Amino acid sequence: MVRLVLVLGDQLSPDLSALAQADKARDVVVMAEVRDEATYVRHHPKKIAFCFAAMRKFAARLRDNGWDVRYSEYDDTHNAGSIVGELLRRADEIGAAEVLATEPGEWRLIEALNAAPVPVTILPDDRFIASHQEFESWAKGRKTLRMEYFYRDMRRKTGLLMDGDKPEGGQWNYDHDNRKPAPDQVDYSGPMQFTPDATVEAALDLVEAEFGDHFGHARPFWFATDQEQARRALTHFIKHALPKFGDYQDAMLDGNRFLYHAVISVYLNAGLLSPLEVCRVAEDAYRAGDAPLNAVEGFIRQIIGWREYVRGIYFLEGPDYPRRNALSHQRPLPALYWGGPTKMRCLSKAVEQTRDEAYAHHIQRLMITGNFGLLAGINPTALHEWYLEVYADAYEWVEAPNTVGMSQFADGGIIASKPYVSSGAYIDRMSDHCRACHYDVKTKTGQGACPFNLMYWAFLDRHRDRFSGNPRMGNMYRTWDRMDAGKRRVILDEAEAFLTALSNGDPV
Ligand code: FAD
Ligand code: DLZ
Ligand code: SF4
Repeated sequence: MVRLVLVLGDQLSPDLSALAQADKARDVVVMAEVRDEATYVRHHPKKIAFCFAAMRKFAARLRDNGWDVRYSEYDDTHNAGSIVGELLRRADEIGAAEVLATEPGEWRLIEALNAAPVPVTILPDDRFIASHQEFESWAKGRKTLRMEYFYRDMRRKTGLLMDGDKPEGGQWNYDHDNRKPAPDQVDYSGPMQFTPDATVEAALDLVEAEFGDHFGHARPFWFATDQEQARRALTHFIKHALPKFGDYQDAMLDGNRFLYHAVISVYLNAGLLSPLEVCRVAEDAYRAGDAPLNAVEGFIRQIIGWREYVRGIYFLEGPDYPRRNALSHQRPLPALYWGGPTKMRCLSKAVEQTRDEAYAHHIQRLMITGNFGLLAGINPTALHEWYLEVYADAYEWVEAPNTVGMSQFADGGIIASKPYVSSGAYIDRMSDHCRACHYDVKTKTGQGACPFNLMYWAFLDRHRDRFSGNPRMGNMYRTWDRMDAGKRRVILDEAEAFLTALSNGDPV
Protein backbone atom coordinates (compact mmCIF):
# COMPACT_ATOMS: atom_id res chain seq x y z
CA MET A 1 0.00 0.00 0.00
CA VAL A 2 1.28 3.46 -0.90
CA ARG A 3 2.27 5.69 2.03
CA LEU A 4 2.54 9.45 2.25
CA VAL A 5 5.87 10.84 3.45
CA LEU A 6 5.49 14.21 5.15
CA VAL A 7 8.34 16.71 4.80
CA LEU A 8 7.85 19.93 6.77
CA GLY A 9 9.39 23.32 6.08
CA ASP A 10 12.12 22.81 8.67
CA GLN A 11 12.88 19.24 7.59
CA LEU A 12 14.77 19.97 4.37
CA SER A 13 17.46 17.34 4.88
CA PRO A 14 18.14 14.63 2.29
CA ASP A 15 18.77 12.09 5.06
CA LEU A 16 15.55 12.89 6.97
CA SER A 17 14.34 9.80 8.87
CA ALA A 18 10.94 9.74 7.08
CA LEU A 19 12.68 9.74 3.69
CA ALA A 20 15.21 7.15 4.81
CA GLN A 21 12.43 4.79 5.90
CA ALA A 22 10.28 5.33 2.81
CA ASP A 23 10.27 3.43 -0.46
CA LYS A 24 11.04 5.75 -3.37
CA ALA A 25 9.47 3.38 -5.86
CA ARG A 26 6.12 3.31 -4.10
CA ASP A 27 5.65 6.10 -1.52
CA VAL A 28 4.66 9.71 -2.24
CA VAL A 29 6.24 12.77 -0.61
CA VAL A 30 3.85 15.51 0.56
CA MET A 31 5.05 19.07 1.04
CA ALA A 32 2.66 21.96 1.56
CA GLU A 33 2.79 25.72 2.07
CA VAL A 34 -0.20 26.23 4.36
CA ARG A 35 -2.01 29.09 6.02
CA ASP A 36 -1.92 27.50 9.51
CA GLU A 37 1.89 27.25 9.58
CA ALA A 38 2.39 30.68 8.08
CA THR A 39 0.03 32.41 10.51
CA TYR A 40 -0.10 30.55 13.87
CA VAL A 41 2.13 33.44 14.82
CA ARG A 42 2.66 36.40 12.51
CA HIS A 43 6.11 35.32 11.30
CA HIS A 44 8.52 37.85 9.88
CA PRO A 45 8.10 38.01 6.07
CA LYS A 46 11.75 36.99 5.58
CA LYS A 47 11.14 33.82 7.60
CA ILE A 48 8.15 32.82 5.47
CA ALA A 49 9.95 33.69 2.23
CA PHE A 50 12.99 31.68 3.30
CA CYS A 51 10.79 28.74 4.23
CA PHE A 52 8.74 28.69 1.03
CA ALA A 53 11.73 29.23 -1.29
CA ALA A 54 13.80 26.55 0.45
CA MET A 55 10.83 24.13 0.42
CA ARG A 56 10.33 24.66 -3.33
CA LYS A 57 14.00 24.03 -4.05
CA PHE A 58 14.08 20.96 -1.84
CA ALA A 59 10.99 19.53 -3.57
CA ALA A 60 12.71 20.03 -6.96
CA ARG A 61 15.78 18.25 -5.64
CA LEU A 62 13.72 15.30 -4.40
CA ARG A 63 12.02 15.05 -7.80
CA ASP A 64 15.43 15.11 -9.52
CA ASN A 65 16.36 12.20 -7.27
CA GLY A 66 13.38 10.19 -8.42
CA TRP A 67 10.78 10.91 -5.73
CA ASP A 68 7.11 11.47 -6.54
CA VAL A 69 6.48 14.77 -4.75
CA ARG A 70 3.01 16.33 -4.35
CA TYR A 71 3.75 19.96 -3.56
CA SER A 72 1.07 22.50 -2.68
CA GLU A 73 1.86 26.15 -3.20
CA TYR A 74 0.27 28.62 -0.83
CA ASP A 75 -2.22 30.01 -3.35
CA ASP A 76 -3.22 26.69 -4.97
CA THR A 77 -7.02 26.67 -5.12
CA HIS A 78 -7.37 23.26 -3.44
CA ASN A 79 -4.88 23.99 -0.65
CA ALA A 80 -6.58 22.83 2.58
CA GLY A 81 -4.70 25.38 4.69
CA SER A 82 -3.22 23.01 7.29
CA ILE A 83 -0.70 20.17 7.35
CA VAL A 84 -3.25 17.58 8.44
CA GLY A 85 -5.78 18.93 5.91
CA GLU A 86 -3.23 18.56 3.12
CA LEU A 87 -2.32 15.02 4.24
CA LEU A 88 -5.98 14.01 4.13
CA ARG A 89 -6.49 15.61 0.72
CA ARG A 90 -3.43 13.84 -0.72
CA ALA A 91 -4.39 10.53 0.94
CA ASP A 92 -7.73 10.75 -0.83
CA GLU A 93 -6.17 11.74 -4.12
CA ILE A 94 -3.58 8.95 -4.12
CA GLY A 95 -5.42 6.27 -2.20
CA ALA A 96 -2.93 6.23 0.68
CA ALA A 97 -3.96 5.05 4.14
CA GLU A 98 -0.83 5.73 6.12
CA VAL A 99 1.62 8.58 6.75
CA LEU A 100 5.32 8.48 7.63
CA ALA A 101 6.56 11.61 9.37
CA THR A 102 9.67 12.80 11.16
CA GLU A 103 8.87 14.29 14.56
CA PRO A 104 8.02 18.00 14.21
CA GLY A 105 9.88 20.53 16.34
CA GLU A 106 6.77 21.91 18.04
CA TRP A 107 4.33 20.15 20.39
CA ARG A 108 1.45 21.86 18.59
CA LEU A 109 2.13 19.96 15.37
CA ILE A 110 3.01 16.67 17.09
CA GLU A 111 -0.38 16.80 18.77
CA ALA A 112 -2.13 17.60 15.47
CA LEU A 113 -0.45 14.63 13.75
CA ASN A 114 -1.32 12.30 16.62
CA ALA A 115 -4.96 13.40 16.42
CA ALA A 116 -5.17 13.11 12.60
CA PRO A 117 -7.91 10.84 11.26
CA VAL A 118 -5.26 8.92 9.28
CA PRO A 119 -2.59 6.80 11.01
CA VAL A 120 0.69 8.72 11.25
CA THR A 121 3.93 6.97 12.22
CA ILE A 122 6.17 9.57 13.82
CA LEU A 123 9.85 8.69 13.55
CA PRO A 124 12.56 10.25 15.73
CA ASP A 125 14.29 13.30 14.27
CA ASP A 126 17.82 11.91 14.15
CA ARG A 127 19.35 15.10 12.76
CA PHE A 128 20.31 15.91 16.35
CA ILE A 129 23.22 14.46 18.29
CA ALA A 130 21.27 13.50 21.41
CA SER A 131 18.06 11.47 21.19
CA HIS A 132 15.19 12.18 23.60
CA GLN A 133 16.08 8.97 25.47
CA GLU A 134 19.72 10.01 25.86
CA PHE A 135 18.73 13.41 27.21
CA GLU A 136 16.20 11.89 29.58
CA SER A 137 18.70 9.45 31.00
CA TRP A 138 21.28 12.22 31.37
CA ALA A 139 18.69 14.37 33.20
CA LYS A 140 17.31 11.59 35.39
CA GLY A 141 18.16 11.93 39.05
CA ARG A 142 20.14 15.17 38.65
CA LYS A 143 19.35 18.02 41.02
CA THR A 144 20.25 20.62 38.41
CA LEU A 145 20.41 20.32 34.65
CA ARG A 146 23.40 22.50 33.85
CA MET A 147 24.43 22.60 30.21
CA GLU A 148 28.16 22.27 30.86
CA TYR A 149 28.03 18.62 31.99
CA PHE A 150 25.71 17.63 29.18
CA TYR A 151 28.09 19.33 26.74
CA ARG A 152 31.03 17.26 27.97
CA ASP A 153 29.05 14.10 27.23
CA MET A 154 28.36 15.39 23.71
CA ARG A 155 32.08 16.03 23.21
CA ARG A 156 32.83 12.47 24.27
CA LYS A 157 30.05 11.08 22.11
CA THR A 158 31.06 12.94 18.94
CA GLY A 159 34.82 12.89 19.55
CA LEU A 160 34.90 16.60 18.65
CA LEU A 161 37.95 18.40 20.07
CA MET A 162 39.00 15.33 22.01
CA ASP A 163 42.54 14.17 22.67
CA GLY A 164 41.90 10.54 23.53
CA ASP A 165 39.54 10.68 26.47
CA LYS A 166 40.72 14.19 27.45
CA PRO A 167 39.47 17.53 26.11
CA GLU A 168 41.74 19.13 23.52
CA GLY A 169 44.18 21.52 25.23
CA GLY A 170 43.32 20.13 28.68
CA GLN A 171 40.16 22.16 29.34
CA TRP A 172 36.55 21.63 28.36
CA ASN A 173 35.67 25.29 28.15
CA TYR A 174 37.75 28.32 27.09
CA ASP A 175 35.22 31.02 27.84
CA HIS A 176 37.63 32.91 30.08
CA ASP A 177 39.53 33.82 26.88
CA ASN A 178 36.33 35.00 25.17
CA ARG A 179 33.83 37.78 25.78
CA LYS A 180 36.00 40.75 24.95
CA PRO A 181 34.31 44.14 24.60
CA ALA A 182 33.43 45.48 21.17
CA PRO A 183 36.48 46.01 18.95
CA ASP A 184 37.21 49.40 17.38
CA GLN A 185 37.59 47.86 13.94
CA VAL A 186 35.86 44.80 12.50
CA ASP A 187 37.84 43.16 9.69
CA TYR A 188 34.94 40.97 8.51
CA SER A 189 32.31 42.12 6.07
CA GLY A 190 29.57 39.84 7.39
CA PRO A 191 27.76 36.71 6.24
CA MET A 192 27.76 35.63 2.59
CA GLN A 193 24.75 37.13 0.83
CA PHE A 194 22.92 35.57 -2.13
CA THR A 195 21.12 37.36 -4.94
CA PRO A 196 17.54 36.01 -5.22
CA ASP A 197 17.00 33.69 -8.17
CA ALA A 198 13.63 33.10 -9.89
CA THR A 199 12.39 30.69 -7.18
CA VAL A 200 13.24 33.13 -4.42
CA GLU A 201 11.73 36.07 -6.33
CA ALA A 202 8.46 34.15 -6.71
CA ALA A 203 8.37 33.39 -2.98
CA LEU A 204 9.12 37.04 -2.19
CA ASP A 205 6.27 38.24 -4.43
CA LEU A 206 3.88 35.82 -2.75
CA VAL A 207 4.95 36.84 0.75
CA GLU A 208 4.69 40.53 -0.04
CA ALA A 209 1.16 40.00 -1.36
CA GLU A 210 -0.04 37.76 1.48
CA PHE A 211 1.93 38.84 4.55
CA GLY A 212 2.82 42.43 3.82
CA ASP A 213 1.25 43.54 7.11
CA HIS A 214 3.57 41.41 9.29
CA PHE A 215 6.45 43.09 11.16
CA GLY A 216 9.43 43.53 8.81
CA HIS A 217 9.90 43.26 5.07
CA ALA A 218 10.61 40.37 2.73
CA ARG A 219 12.98 42.47 0.58
CA PRO A 220 15.92 42.98 0.51
CA PHE A 221 16.52 39.24 0.88
CA TRP A 222 19.91 37.54 0.89
CA PHE A 223 19.61 34.27 2.83
CA ALA A 224 20.85 31.02 1.30
CA THR A 225 17.89 28.83 0.32
CA ASP A 226 19.48 25.48 -0.53
CA GLN A 227 22.13 23.18 0.85
CA GLU A 228 24.82 24.19 -1.62
CA GLN A 229 24.44 27.90 -0.84
CA ALA A 230 24.26 27.24 2.91
CA ARG A 231 27.54 25.31 2.70
CA ARG A 232 29.16 28.23 0.89
CA ALA A 233 27.94 30.58 3.62
CA LEU A 234 29.42 28.23 6.22
CA THR A 235 32.79 28.05 4.45
CA HIS A 236 32.86 31.84 4.22
CA PHE A 237 32.27 32.14 7.98
CA ILE A 238 34.87 29.48 8.87
CA LYS A 239 37.51 31.16 6.75
CA HIS A 240 36.90 34.79 7.55
CA ALA A 241 35.15 35.06 10.92
CA LEU A 242 35.64 31.93 13.04
CA PRO A 243 39.13 32.92 14.22
CA LYS A 244 37.64 35.93 16.06
CA PHE A 245 34.26 34.37 16.92
CA GLY A 246 35.25 33.62 20.51
CA ASP A 247 36.87 36.96 21.27
CA TYR A 248 33.87 39.05 20.22
CA GLN A 249 31.01 36.62 20.80
CA ASP A 250 29.36 38.90 23.36
CA ALA A 251 30.20 42.25 21.79
CA MET A 252 27.70 44.64 20.20
CA LEU A 253 28.32 47.54 17.86
CA ASP A 254 25.94 50.31 16.85
CA GLY A 255 27.08 50.15 13.21
CA ASN A 256 27.62 46.41 12.74
CA ARG A 257 24.80 43.87 12.85
CA PHE A 258 26.71 40.61 12.55
CA LEU A 259 30.23 41.10 13.96
CA TYR A 260 31.94 37.69 13.81
CA HIS A 261 28.77 35.59 14.14
CA ALA A 262 28.03 32.71 11.77
CA VAL A 263 24.39 33.54 10.92
CA ILE A 264 23.75 29.87 10.19
CA SER A 265 20.97 29.08 12.67
CA VAL A 266 18.35 29.67 9.99
CA TYR A 267 20.06 27.03 7.81
CA LEU A 268 20.76 24.57 10.63
CA ASN A 269 17.22 24.71 11.94
CA ALA A 270 15.66 24.16 8.50
CA GLY A 271 17.96 21.21 7.78
CA LEU A 272 20.12 22.81 5.07
CA LEU A 273 23.17 22.21 7.28
CA SER A 274 23.72 19.46 9.81
CA PRO A 275 25.18 20.21 13.24
CA LEU A 276 27.92 17.62 12.89
CA GLU A 277 29.09 18.82 9.48
CA VAL A 278 29.28 22.37 10.82
CA CYS A 279 31.30 21.30 13.87
CA ARG A 280 33.62 19.09 11.82
CA VAL A 281 34.62 21.91 9.47
CA ALA A 282 35.21 24.16 12.49
CA GLU A 283 37.39 21.47 14.08
CA ASP A 284 39.29 21.03 10.81
CA ALA A 285 40.05 24.76 10.82
CA TYR A 286 41.53 24.40 14.32
CA ARG A 287 43.56 21.31 13.44
CA ALA A 288 44.90 23.06 10.32
CA GLY A 289 46.04 25.98 12.49
CA ASP A 290 43.56 28.38 10.89
CA ALA A 291 41.50 29.18 14.01
CA PRO A 292 42.42 29.23 17.71
CA LEU A 293 41.06 26.76 20.24
CA ASN A 294 39.08 29.34 22.25
CA ALA A 295 37.11 30.30 19.12
CA VAL A 296 36.51 26.77 17.87
CA GLU A 297 35.64 25.33 21.26
CA GLY A 298 33.24 28.22 21.93
CA PHE A 299 31.57 27.77 18.56
CA ILE A 300 31.24 23.99 18.85
CA ARG A 301 29.86 24.39 22.38
CA GLN A 302 27.01 26.55 21.05
CA ILE A 303 26.01 23.79 18.67
CA ILE A 304 26.58 20.43 20.38
CA GLY A 305 26.11 22.01 23.80
CA TRP A 306 23.49 24.75 23.91
CA ARG A 307 21.52 23.80 20.81
CA GLU A 308 21.17 20.15 21.80
CA TYR A 309 20.58 21.00 25.44
CA VAL A 310 17.71 23.44 24.85
CA ARG A 311 16.03 20.90 22.57
CA GLY A 312 16.39 18.27 25.31
CA ILE A 313 14.75 20.62 27.84
CA TYR A 314 11.87 21.48 25.47
CA PHE A 315 10.92 17.86 24.96
CA LEU A 316 11.64 16.80 28.54
CA GLU A 317 9.49 19.53 30.08
CA GLY A 318 6.43 19.05 27.89
CA PRO A 319 3.87 21.15 26.02
CA ASP A 320 3.13 23.59 28.86
CA TYR A 321 6.77 24.80 29.01
CA PRO A 322 6.36 27.85 26.71
CA ARG A 323 3.54 29.21 28.92
CA ARG A 324 5.39 29.10 32.27
CA ASN A 325 5.63 32.26 34.29
CA ALA A 326 7.52 31.56 37.52
CA LEU A 327 8.00 35.25 38.36
CA SER A 328 4.34 36.12 37.64
CA HIS A 329 5.26 38.88 35.22
CA GLN A 330 2.18 40.39 33.59
CA ARG A 331 3.15 43.62 31.81
CA PRO A 332 1.96 43.63 28.17
CA LEU A 333 4.60 43.82 25.47
CA PRO A 334 5.34 47.53 24.90
CA ALA A 335 5.10 49.06 21.43
CA LEU A 336 8.85 49.62 21.28
CA TYR A 337 9.27 45.89 20.51
CA TRP A 338 7.39 46.58 17.29
CA GLY A 339 9.54 49.56 16.38
CA GLY A 340 7.62 52.13 18.45
CA PRO A 341 9.81 55.13 19.29
CA THR A 342 12.26 54.81 22.15
CA LYS A 343 15.13 56.96 23.30
CA MET A 344 17.03 53.88 24.49
CA ARG A 345 19.67 53.45 21.80
CA CYS A 346 20.52 49.82 22.59
CA LEU A 347 16.88 48.74 22.28
CA SER A 348 16.08 50.80 19.23
CA LYS A 349 19.12 49.36 17.40
CA ALA A 350 18.31 45.75 18.37
CA VAL A 351 14.68 46.10 17.27
CA GLU A 352 15.62 47.97 14.10
CA GLN A 353 17.96 45.23 12.95
CA THR A 354 15.45 42.56 13.94
CA ARG A 355 12.88 44.25 11.71
CA ASP A 356 15.38 44.64 8.85
CA GLU A 357 17.17 41.28 9.00
CA ALA A 358 14.94 38.86 10.97
CA TYR A 359 18.22 38.30 12.81
CA ALA A 360 19.93 39.47 15.97
CA HIS A 361 22.84 37.75 17.62
CA HIS A 362 22.69 36.03 20.97
CA ILE A 363 23.74 38.88 23.23
CA GLN A 364 21.32 41.29 21.58
CA ARG A 365 18.51 38.77 22.21
CA LEU A 366 19.63 37.94 25.74
CA MET A 367 21.08 41.16 27.16
CA ILE A 368 19.11 43.83 25.30
CA THR A 369 15.57 42.76 24.38
CA GLY A 370 15.57 39.87 26.89
CA ASN A 371 17.17 41.77 29.75
CA PHE A 372 14.77 44.69 29.25
CA GLY A 373 11.78 42.33 29.20
CA LEU A 374 12.83 40.64 32.43
CA LEU A 375 13.67 43.87 34.25
CA ALA A 376 10.41 45.47 33.13
CA GLY A 377 8.37 42.43 34.19
CA ILE A 378 6.92 41.80 30.73
CA ASN A 379 4.72 38.74 30.40
CA PRO A 380 7.05 35.92 29.26
CA THR A 381 4.42 34.36 27.00
CA ALA A 382 4.12 37.65 25.10
CA LEU A 383 7.90 37.76 24.77
CA HIS A 384 7.97 34.11 23.69
CA GLU A 385 5.52 34.89 20.91
CA TRP A 386 7.52 37.94 19.88
CA TYR A 387 10.77 35.97 19.56
CA LEU A 388 8.95 33.21 17.66
CA GLU A 389 7.58 35.76 15.20
CA VAL A 390 10.49 38.01 14.52
CA TYR A 391 13.50 35.72 13.96
CA ALA A 392 14.02 33.65 10.82
CA ASP A 393 15.58 30.84 12.87
CA ALA A 394 12.70 30.57 15.37
CA TYR A 395 10.97 27.26 16.00
CA GLU A 396 9.52 26.53 19.39
CA TRP A 397 11.94 23.71 20.35
CA VAL A 398 14.86 26.17 20.31
CA GLU A 399 13.15 29.53 20.84
CA ALA A 400 11.03 28.67 23.91
CA PRO A 401 13.81 27.33 26.17
CA ASN A 402 15.99 30.29 25.22
CA THR A 403 13.26 32.83 25.89
CA VAL A 404 11.17 31.34 28.65
CA GLY A 405 14.05 29.58 30.39
CA MET A 406 17.38 31.25 29.73
CA SER A 407 16.22 34.80 29.17
CA GLN A 408 13.11 35.25 31.35
CA PHE A 409 13.71 32.76 34.21
CA ALA A 410 10.04 31.88 33.73
CA ASP A 411 10.77 28.15 34.16
CA GLY A 412 11.90 28.87 37.72
CA GLY A 413 15.58 28.15 37.06
CA ILE A 414 15.71 24.90 35.09
CA ILE A 415 18.04 26.41 32.50
CA ALA A 416 19.57 29.44 34.20
CA SER A 417 21.11 29.27 37.65
CA LYS A 418 20.40 32.99 38.06
CA PRO A 419 18.42 35.52 36.06
CA TYR A 420 20.26 37.17 33.17
CA VAL A 421 19.79 40.75 34.31
CA SER A 422 22.22 43.61 34.10
CA SER A 423 22.35 47.34 34.57
CA GLY A 424 23.51 49.68 31.84
CA ALA A 425 27.15 49.14 32.88
CA TYR A 426 27.26 45.74 31.17
CA ILE A 427 25.78 47.13 27.95
CA ASP A 428 28.26 50.00 28.06
CA ARG A 429 31.17 47.60 28.55
CA MET A 430 30.18 45.28 25.69
CA SER A 431 28.96 47.84 23.14
CA ASP A 432 29.25 51.39 21.89
CA HIS A 433 25.49 52.07 22.03
CA CYS A 434 25.63 54.25 25.13
CA ARG A 435 27.80 56.85 23.40
CA ALA A 436 24.92 57.65 21.04
CA CYS A 437 22.11 57.38 23.59
CA HIS A 438 19.76 60.02 24.94
CA TYR A 439 20.28 58.53 28.41
CA ASP A 440 23.51 58.60 30.38
CA VAL A 441 24.70 55.17 31.41
CA LYS A 442 26.83 56.61 34.22
CA THR A 443 23.86 58.42 35.75
CA LYS A 444 22.10 56.31 38.34
CA THR A 445 19.15 58.54 39.23
CA GLY A 446 17.56 61.80 38.19
CA GLN A 447 17.53 63.53 34.83
CA GLY A 448 18.82 61.27 32.02
CA ALA A 449 19.47 58.23 34.21
CA CYS A 450 19.78 55.04 32.14
CA PRO A 451 16.52 53.06 32.61
CA PHE A 452 18.48 49.79 32.88
CA ASN A 453 20.19 51.18 35.99
CA LEU A 454 16.88 52.02 37.65
CA MET A 455 15.08 48.84 36.66
CA TYR A 456 17.98 46.60 37.65
CA TRP A 457 17.79 47.50 41.33
CA ALA A 458 14.00 47.58 41.30
CA PHE A 459 13.99 44.03 39.89
CA LEU A 460 16.31 42.75 42.62
CA ASP A 461 14.24 44.48 45.28
CA ARG A 462 10.95 43.14 43.88
CA HIS A 463 12.24 39.57 43.80
CA ARG A 464 14.27 39.60 47.00
CA ASP A 465 12.45 36.58 48.47
CA ARG A 466 13.33 34.42 45.52
CA PHE A 467 16.87 35.53 44.75
CA SER A 468 18.59 36.93 47.85
CA GLY A 469 19.60 33.43 48.97
CA ASN A 470 21.14 32.61 45.56
CA PRO A 471 24.91 32.38 46.16
CA ARG A 472 25.59 33.92 42.75
CA MET A 473 23.53 37.00 43.63
CA GLY A 474 24.68 37.66 47.18
CA ASN A 475 27.08 40.42 46.11
CA MET A 476 24.36 42.31 44.27
CA TYR A 477 22.03 42.22 47.29
CA ARG A 478 24.87 43.30 49.60
CA THR A 479 25.56 46.30 47.33
CA TRP A 480 21.88 47.22 47.29
CA ASP A 481 21.55 46.84 51.05
CA ARG A 482 24.60 49.02 51.67
CA MET A 483 23.05 51.89 49.73
CA ASP A 484 21.62 54.76 51.67
CA ALA A 485 17.88 54.20 52.33
CA GLY A 486 16.96 57.54 50.75
CA LYS A 487 18.85 56.69 47.56
CA ARG A 488 17.15 53.30 47.37
CA ARG A 489 13.77 55.03 47.69
CA VAL A 490 14.62 57.42 44.85
CA ILE A 491 15.72 54.52 42.60
CA LEU A 492 12.53 52.55 43.30
CA ASP A 493 10.31 55.60 42.71
CA GLU A 494 12.08 56.51 39.47
CA ALA A 495 11.95 52.92 38.23
CA GLU A 496 8.23 52.88 38.98
CA ALA A 497 7.71 56.15 37.13
CA PHE A 498 9.63 54.78 34.13
CA LEU A 499 7.56 51.59 34.06
CA THR A 500 4.33 53.55 34.34
CA ALA A 501 5.37 55.73 31.40
CA LEU A 502 6.25 52.58 29.46
CA SER A 503 2.84 51.04 30.14
CA ASN A 504 1.08 54.29 29.24
CA GLY A 505 2.81 54.26 25.87
CA ASP A 506 4.70 57.49 26.60
CA PRO A 507 7.96 57.80 24.65
CA VAL A 508 10.71 56.45 26.92
P1 FAD B 1 26.41 32.07 16.38
O1 FAD B 1 26.56 33.01 17.50
O2 FAD B 1 27.36 32.21 15.26
O3 FAD B 1 26.45 30.58 16.98
C1 FAD B 1 26.59 29.43 16.14
C2 FAD B 1 25.40 28.52 16.29
O4 FAD B 1 25.28 28.03 17.62
C3 FAD B 1 24.04 29.13 16.00
O5 FAD B 1 23.80 29.15 14.61
C4 FAD B 1 23.09 28.22 16.73
O6 FAD B 1 22.72 27.12 15.95
C5 FAD B 1 23.91 27.73 17.91
N1 FAD B 1 23.52 28.44 19.13
C6 FAD B 1 24.17 29.45 19.72
N2 FAD B 1 23.56 29.78 20.88
C7 FAD B 1 22.49 28.97 20.98
C8 FAD B 1 21.46 28.83 21.94
N3 FAD B 1 21.42 29.59 23.05
N4 FAD B 1 20.50 27.93 21.70
C9 FAD B 1 20.52 27.16 20.60
N5 FAD B 1 21.48 27.23 19.67
C10 FAD B 1 22.46 28.13 19.87
N6 FAD B 1 18.41 30.30 18.37
C11 FAD B 1 17.71 29.74 17.36
O7 FAD B 1 18.29 28.99 16.56
N7 FAD B 1 16.37 29.96 17.22
C12 FAD B 1 15.68 30.77 18.08
O8 FAD B 1 14.48 30.96 17.92
C13 FAD B 1 16.40 31.39 19.13
N8 FAD B 1 15.75 32.22 20.00
C14 FAD B 1 16.46 32.81 21.01
C15 FAD B 1 15.77 33.63 21.91
C16 FAD B 1 16.46 34.22 22.96
C17 FAD B 1 15.72 35.08 23.95
C18 FAD B 1 17.84 34.00 23.10
C19 FAD B 1 18.59 34.63 24.23
C20 FAD B 1 18.53 33.19 22.22
C21 FAD B 1 17.85 32.58 21.17
N9 FAD B 1 18.51 31.73 20.25
C22 FAD B 1 17.79 31.13 19.25
C23 FAD B 1 19.93 31.39 20.42
C24 FAD B 1 20.92 32.29 19.65
O9 FAD B 1 20.64 33.63 19.93
C25 FAD B 1 20.89 32.03 18.14
O10 FAD B 1 21.05 30.65 17.90
C26 FAD B 1 22.02 32.78 17.44
O11 FAD B 1 21.92 34.14 17.70
C27 FAD B 1 21.95 32.50 15.95
O12 FAD B 1 22.85 33.30 15.26
P2 FAD B 1 24.18 32.74 14.62
O13 FAD B 1 23.89 31.63 13.69
O14 FAD B 1 24.92 33.90 14.08
O15 FAD B 1 24.89 32.13 15.88
C1 DLZ C 1 7.78 28.16 9.62
C2 DLZ C 1 6.93 27.50 8.59
C3 DLZ C 1 6.14 28.29 7.75
C4 DLZ C 1 6.14 29.76 7.82
N1 DLZ C 1 5.34 27.72 6.82
C5 DLZ C 1 5.34 26.38 6.66
C6 DLZ C 1 4.52 25.75 5.70
O1 DLZ C 1 3.74 26.39 5.01
N2 DLZ C 1 4.59 24.42 5.57
C7 DLZ C 1 5.42 23.65 6.34
O2 DLZ C 1 5.47 22.43 6.16
N3 DLZ C 1 6.18 24.23 7.30
C8 DLZ C 1 6.17 25.55 7.47
N4 DLZ C 1 6.93 26.13 8.46
C9 DLZ C 1 7.68 25.27 9.35
C10 DLZ C 1 6.74 24.64 10.41
O3 DLZ C 1 6.04 25.66 11.08
C11 DLZ C 1 7.55 23.74 11.35
O4 DLZ C 1 7.76 22.53 10.68
C12 DLZ C 1 6.84 23.47 12.64
O5 DLZ C 1 6.71 24.62 13.38
C13 DLZ C 1 7.58 22.43 13.46
O6 DLZ C 1 8.87 22.84 13.81
FE1 SF4 D 1 20.96 51.38 26.63
FE2 SF4 D 1 21.23 52.79 28.92
FE3 SF4 D 1 23.26 52.59 27.23
FE4 SF4 D 1 21.11 54.02 26.57
S1 SF4 D 1 22.53 54.45 28.26
S2 SF4 D 1 22.23 52.60 25.27
S3 SF4 D 1 19.47 52.83 27.51
S4 SF4 D 1 22.31 50.91 28.36
